[in-house]
Amino acid sequence: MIVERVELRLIRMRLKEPFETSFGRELDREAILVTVYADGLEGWGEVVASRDFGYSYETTETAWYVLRAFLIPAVLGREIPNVETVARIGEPLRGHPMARAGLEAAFWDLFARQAGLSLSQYLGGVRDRVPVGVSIGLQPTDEALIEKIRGYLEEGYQRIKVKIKPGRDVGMIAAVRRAFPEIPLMADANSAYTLEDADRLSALDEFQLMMIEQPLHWDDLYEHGLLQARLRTPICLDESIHTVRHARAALEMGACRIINIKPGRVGGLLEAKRIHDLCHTRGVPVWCGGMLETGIGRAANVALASLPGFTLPGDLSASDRYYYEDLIDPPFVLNPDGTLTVPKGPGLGVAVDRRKVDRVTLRLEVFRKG
Ligand code: OSB
Ligand code: MG
Repeated sequence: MIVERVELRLIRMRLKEPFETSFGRELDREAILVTVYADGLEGWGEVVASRDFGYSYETTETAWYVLRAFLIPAVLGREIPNVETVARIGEPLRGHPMARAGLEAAFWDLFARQAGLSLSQYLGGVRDRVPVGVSIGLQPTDEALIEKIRGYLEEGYQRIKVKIKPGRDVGMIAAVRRAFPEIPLMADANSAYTLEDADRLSALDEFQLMMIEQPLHWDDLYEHGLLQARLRTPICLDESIHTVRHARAALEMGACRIINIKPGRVGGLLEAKRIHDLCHTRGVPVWCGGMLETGIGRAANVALASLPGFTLPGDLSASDRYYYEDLIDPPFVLNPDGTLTVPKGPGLGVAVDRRKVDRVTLRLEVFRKG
């Protein structure tokens, strides 16, 4: 297909409640929406970088720059035969995965639409519903956290993920376990610990957590291997897995037993699928992580999570868990069995509500060929 036009929109959406992790607190979600127009079709992608550093070195400003200066000029007016071509265009950047993933996502939407398939079908998905959990930010008190958990369990979420950091870990998890002895529970540290905290982390072994996500440095594999050897609880890596090569190294080093796959973190759905395929071949469970996406990014994640190896519930909650009003119609709603339904329509399979998009747009730039 020939790319006729690309639009970037910087958006800001108020979160229903602040989301606090070991690296910071978000009240509003900023993101970039990418729209690619080609062959009479349009494709949408979401860049999951935030306004501030924290989870990643990428921000909405670095991603905007990378898209405007490098990625968009490389696709505008050009014949793009497939998503592999888009992925290859981004490779020389040696980084900026969120910027690349947002553009690639718009092309996945376009190519699936052109083929008359849903993104799930186009990717090779096998599920029409995906099991989902909820990721709960740090709360002021254990009691507040327990009340939040109770609410989400009543709504039907299949597993609960809580954020931990030094001082908000063993005691807090013990309190949660006392309140809910049986629920599928896991903890995400977002790199808040060092190997010196190994004893503290192994004290979590007694609470039957499904996994501990990213306890150590955001770029580390080696020390996670040393830590995993001292823990019974499986380690799941998030921040440290940037490519399929990192995933292979991590598994061979014993740095983790589970991998959280986020397309934005690994440069796109193509690399996400490669990591899935590697783990699936090896019998390593994976699940789809989240970045507080709007419905546009969420639809792509839900399609990804329909692949056969996504056996664990993802951080793919319903639209109303994050936002008062999502950008898509209909929004994602939680099914009574704790799943989200995989959209069946062509491409992302959700309709972008342009009026709602306009209302949250802070900046628009249009790029045309020639
Ligand atoms: O570490 O998984 C994470 C949100 C923003 C940045 C990093 C993370 C998260 C979440 C939320 O845990 C997952 C979601 O979108 O529900
Ligand atoms: Mg995480």
